[in-house]
Amino acid sequence: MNVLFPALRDGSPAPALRFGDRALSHRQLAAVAGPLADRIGERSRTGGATRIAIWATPTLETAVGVVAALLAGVAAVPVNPRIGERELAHIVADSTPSLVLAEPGADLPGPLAALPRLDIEIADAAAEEAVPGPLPPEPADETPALIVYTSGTTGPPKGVVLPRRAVAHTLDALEDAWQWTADDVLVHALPLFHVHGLILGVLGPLRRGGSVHHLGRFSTAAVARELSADGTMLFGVPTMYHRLALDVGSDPVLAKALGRARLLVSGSAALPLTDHARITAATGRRVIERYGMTETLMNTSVRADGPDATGTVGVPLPGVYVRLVDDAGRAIEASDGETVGEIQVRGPNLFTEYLNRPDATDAAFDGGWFRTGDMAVRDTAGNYRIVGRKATDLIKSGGYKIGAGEIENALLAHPGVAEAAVTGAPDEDLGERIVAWVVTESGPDSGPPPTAEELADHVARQLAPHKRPRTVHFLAALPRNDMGKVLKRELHA
Ligand code: MLC
Ligand code: AMP
Repeated sequence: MNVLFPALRDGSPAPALRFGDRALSHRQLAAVAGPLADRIGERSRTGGATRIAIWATPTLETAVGVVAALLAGVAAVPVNPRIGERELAHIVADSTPSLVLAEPGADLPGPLAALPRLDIEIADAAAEEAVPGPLPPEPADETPALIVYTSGTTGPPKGVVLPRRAVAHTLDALEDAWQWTADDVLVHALPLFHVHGLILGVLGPLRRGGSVHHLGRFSTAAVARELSADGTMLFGVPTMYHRLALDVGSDPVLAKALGRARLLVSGSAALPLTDHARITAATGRRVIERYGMTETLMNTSVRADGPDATGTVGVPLPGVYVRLVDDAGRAIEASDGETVGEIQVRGPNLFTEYLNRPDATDAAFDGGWFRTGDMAVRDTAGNYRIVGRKATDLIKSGGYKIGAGEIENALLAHPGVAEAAVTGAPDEDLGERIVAWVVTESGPDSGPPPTAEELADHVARQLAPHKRPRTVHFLAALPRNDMGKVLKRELHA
């Protein structure tokens, strides 16, 4: 049995979590999360709970709640605190949590408010002399740790079941690739309901016995402040590095702060070479890219101790097997930097299954290999460079994966919309921007046609604000082929 957080069990007095001016050491975290884990355990023994929802605000409470669920051996389903009605209804119906953990006073929306609730109380146990009691026994390695919802091309998001084994493996592989130690202080402002911010950004430092400073909300000024203090590593999505790259040339404090960091890591989408170049020119530092996915956690990374591999996502992490496969399903042997194939991966970093979706789980594998849908080349040094994606109906905006189909369905549920198609368009800041193409309803009962803003608000309310269209085009008809399928390529033309 792999002990997930040795520093918690050892009662280490070293700093562990800091959100704003609130902080906990590993020992204090054990003193808060241990009793909460016991309460979760009691509830799950009486109520048969195997899954609990966590209202995943970017706060100390969320980090404590997730650690408590992991100690209790109950799978945590982190929920975006800005989630819309339709998406929340789906996640609650699909994951059937028996309990919700939330910060005291948080106002929970309908389906979560209807569940039994445990407040994550921190105040008392965070006292200086807090002495942790015994922690529950370590759950088995294959026990589900987290269920993270992720978009597909069609239909509502799927729950990715991540076992403790995958979490432990990926974090240890990153320890090796980045020489990540207990002395590192990680700085970031990522949301805590996805793999990047939660597993890498919170569980990563806890597993190393190091610490994380979460900024609450991203700003270049906050990054400069924390890296000028004791921060040693920065994690961010390309949109964040793009904003840093725009400011760094004219902000010597930011340039100095980025220059003194031990490691700047970008992931969740591709970081354009122009942003790499701007940051390196102003700071003398290179940003390292790593490549992962909710289903696989981390697959490859540029190594901190390796040669410059800017513009690639580096080499496979220890224990992870990566291959490129051509259209006929044959493995590509060439490492010529030119032959493009789909990335497939296998290894202890992989998820177990999509919750309640054996069909989707089957379809995602080619034998033991997981099909990522990402297209890449491999160079002579073994570095992978991602060149595109198989599915045009998946959009990466601000580092969030968003399925065109779920937005189309949400738009069609608006009474003023007769037809809808959604595409991604290149965007300097977000990487890709969501664009909606809409034919409005023109019947006698349909009222005045909706405005672009009204449709964006509608999607934000139904799904989540980051899924709202940033541009809406109104058309008389959508271009379709003889079969009635929308010709998305013709839309941008
Ligand atoms: C705007 N807002 C609305 C709205 N319009 N709210 C409701 N209705 C509307 N119509 C609000 C938003 O909620 C938000 O509120 C504010 O306006 C700005 O919203 P935004 O434009 O979406 O935010 P933006 O500034 O663009 O955010 C950029 C960002 C963000 C980079 C900070 O995209 C982000 O955090 N990305 C991280 C995604 C991530 O973690 N991905 C990892 C996936 S895991 P307010 O109050 O905030 O202003 C993965 C695997 C791997 O991919 O490899 O890592
Ligand atoms: P998600 O499903 O939200 O976990 O997103 C996973 C996807 O993000 C991958 O399939 C890739 O398309 C993309 N991705 C993650 N990291 C990188 C990276 N460093 N470069 C390019 N794309 C990336």
